[in-house]
Amino acid sequence: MRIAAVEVVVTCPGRNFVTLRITTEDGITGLGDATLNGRELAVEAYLREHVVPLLVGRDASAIEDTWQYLYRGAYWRRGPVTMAAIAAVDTALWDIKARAAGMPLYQLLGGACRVGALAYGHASGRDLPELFDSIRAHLERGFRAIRVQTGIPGLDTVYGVAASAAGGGDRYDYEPARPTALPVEESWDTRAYLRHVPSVFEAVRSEFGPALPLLHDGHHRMTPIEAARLGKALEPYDLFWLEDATPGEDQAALRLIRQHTTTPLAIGEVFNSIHDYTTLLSERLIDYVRSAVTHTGGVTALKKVLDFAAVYGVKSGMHGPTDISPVGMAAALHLDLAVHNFGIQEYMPHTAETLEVFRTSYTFVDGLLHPSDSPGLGVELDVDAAGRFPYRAAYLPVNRLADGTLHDW
Ligand code: EZ4
Ligand code: CO
Repeated sequence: MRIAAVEVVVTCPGRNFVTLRITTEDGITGLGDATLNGRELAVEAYLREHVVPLLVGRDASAIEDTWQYLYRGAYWRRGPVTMAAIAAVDTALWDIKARAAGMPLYQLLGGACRVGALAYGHASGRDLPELFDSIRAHLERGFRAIRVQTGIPGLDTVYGVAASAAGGGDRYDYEPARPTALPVEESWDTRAYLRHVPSVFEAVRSEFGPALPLLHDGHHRMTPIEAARLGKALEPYDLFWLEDATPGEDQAALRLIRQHTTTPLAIGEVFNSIHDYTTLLSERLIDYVRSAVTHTGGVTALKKVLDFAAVYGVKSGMHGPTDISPVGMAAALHLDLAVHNFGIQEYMPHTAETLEVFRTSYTFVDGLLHPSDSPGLGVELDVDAAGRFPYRAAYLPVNRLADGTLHDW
């Protein structure tokens, strides 16, 4: 089964996506997601210029060998651009193998360990009444686990806070990447954040009771000692996890946080390699692996990370924002079903425009996602529809402190 054609499709149905489509000589197609939010065209060029010419004529069934060929063969290893490109190839080849077998991908990964993947949605509000409305809307929609992000007195815009309260329906109006000439500048104050957040969780617990799993994303903004303090302050509210408490590249920071708090910790959405996790896993410094298939070298590589995590009792909690395309989302769901150490899956529903381009078959019922039993990933790309939504440059915001100092966003 030789690879006959490889195309890179860039489209912007509301937001940008980069998709790789591989076609074999016998006409089977496979899809892979290579979307890197705010740096999309770097991955497109990497694929088009340096990967596509290597793939045509290769054996489409040799997935591991192709992974190693692209990873070791480039000499220059790792990095978000390279690993998103490799992820797209790997995912497309898994899609092809599963379609050729006439099976959903999760069957090739060992079969289902569960009936569906517990998903969490993003509730948010500028103040408590808005936040409570948003949580109620998510519960009505069927979510059984909820991420809570909130406005902070004194700050105009805060990461993760949607402009309208509902947010849990077919659309989700918090989109951090904006099509402006320069990145939007937001302001940040960690002391104001630390003063406010525990009171929000206290209010949410007293309104919604002790059972509902609640999550929170610190989005890389704290120092280790600030994160330790927040983790400790949130212990009474029994969080499912505190995510990205500190910037991800500093694995040793988690040692300090871990010494001070029993709040479960999740990290890894910006990681791209198993080597980003060696200290975190072998020293049991985290509880959940946040990597996405799209950003960690594909199904092959993320399965290895999760198997390594299982040795240390660490579970999956894959990244699932709207900048992971429906192709990347479907790949995640197949792994979610197949790995024993599944924890939870992030789920931000895509817009109707996005779903016009990517025809999905995955389902969300009673709080659980299922990839469906369609052969392969279960997603079809409508190339004509994709062509109606040309690329638009967009950037993620940057953060500045009151004195102008650039801070982690
Ligand atoms: O900011 O995907 O947990 N989810 C997140 C996301 C990220 C975006 C960046 O592209 O942190 O909202
Ligand atoms: Co996050």
